[in-house]
Amino acid sequence: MRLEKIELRRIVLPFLTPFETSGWRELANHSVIVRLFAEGAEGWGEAPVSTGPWYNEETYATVWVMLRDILIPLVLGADLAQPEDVDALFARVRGNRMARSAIEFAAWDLFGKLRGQSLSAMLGGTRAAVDVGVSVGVQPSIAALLDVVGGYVQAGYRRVKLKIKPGWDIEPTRAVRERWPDLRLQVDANSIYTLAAADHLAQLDAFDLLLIEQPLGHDDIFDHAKLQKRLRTPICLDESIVSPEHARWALEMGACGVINIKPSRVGGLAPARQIHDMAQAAGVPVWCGGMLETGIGRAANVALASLPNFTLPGDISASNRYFARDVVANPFALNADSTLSVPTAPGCGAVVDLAYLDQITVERLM
Ligand code: OSB
Ligand code: MG
Repeated sequence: MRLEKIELRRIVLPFLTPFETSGWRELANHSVIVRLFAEGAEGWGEAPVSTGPWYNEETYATVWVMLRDILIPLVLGADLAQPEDVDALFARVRGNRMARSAIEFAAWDLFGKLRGQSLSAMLGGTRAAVDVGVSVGVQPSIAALLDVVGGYVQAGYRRVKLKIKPGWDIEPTRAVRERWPDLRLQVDANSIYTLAAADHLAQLDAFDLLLIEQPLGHDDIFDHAKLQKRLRTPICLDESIVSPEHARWALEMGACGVINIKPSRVGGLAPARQIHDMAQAAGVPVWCGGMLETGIGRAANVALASLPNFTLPGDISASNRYFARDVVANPFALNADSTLSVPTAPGCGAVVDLAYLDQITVERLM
C-alpha cells in the first residue's frame, strides 16, 4: 500500500477544567492530528502534545516540523505491507516519538479499515471492555480535592490517580484514602522528586496504593531501582520508558513493579505491544496511560488496553471527563462497571466529526 496524501492539523480543544501536574498546567488539548489517505480509505492519528516540553521534549511546534519536514517525506513514497512497517521505517529517526506515533496510529487505522478488522483484533486484544480510572490534577485545597474525587466516584470511576508534588503528597493522599477506604488509589509525581526524598515517599506505603508513578527524573532508571528497594509500594515508570529497550533495562534492574504504557510516548502501537509482551514475560503488570487525548488518540489507547497483560485500570477516562464536545461523533462513555467498551468497527473505530474538527483546527497543511 502506498499513501496517496497526508493531511496535518493543529487543534485547540479546551478542557472542561484545567489539568495541573507537579510541573505544569494545561487548559486545552493542543494535539497535532494526522489523516492518511490510500485506496479510497483514510486513517486518523493524534500526537497528544501540549504547548511546552513539560512532559517530554516534544511540543506541538516540534511535532509539526518533524512531521512536515522528515516523517511525511519518509512515509509518503514508501510501500507499506503492514502497519508495523511504519515503526521500522522511522527507526533511524532519533526521539520525536509522539510525532512518529501520530502517523503510526493512523496507519493501523487505515490498514484496519482496508482489511475490515478492528484495531483491537489486529493487535491481539482479548477483552471487549477495558477497566479505566481517572487522573485527578493538583487541587487548590484538600476540600476541593475531596469534592472532585467525590464527583468522579459518583460518576462511576472505581480507580483514582492523584497528581502529587512536594507540599501536595502525603496529606491529600491520606485524606482521599480515609474518605474512600476501598477505592483503588495510586499517585503520579511526574518526575518532581530526587532520591533524597526516599524516606518522605516511604510514608505513602501506609495508604495501600496500587503504585507510585514516576517519582524521579524523567529520564532516570538507575535511581528508580535504588528507590524501589526502599518502598513497599510498586514504582510504576511512565516518562522514562520511551522504547522497548528502556523497558528491558528497567525490568532487568528492578526499577519498577509496573509499567505505564502510552503508545504515543514510545512511538506507536507496535513498540507499545512489544513492551506489553516483554512485561508479560517478566510477570510485570502494565496499564495504559493517557495524555488527555481526543477521541482519536483515545481509540488507539482503548484498543491497546484490550491486550491480556493490561491488568490494571487505564488512565483512559470517558470523553466527558475532558471535553464539552469531542472531535468524534461516537465519544467513549463510561459503563456502569468502570469500563470503556472496545470498538469493534474496522480500524480504531473513531468516527471523526469533520465539521467540528474544522472549527477547532488552528493550522492546517494539505
Ligand atoms: O503523567 O500520566 C501522566 C496527562 C498529561 C501528561 C501526562 C500525564 C497525564 C495524566 C492524565 O495523568 C491522563 C489522562 O487522563 O489522559
Ligand atoms: Mg504519568
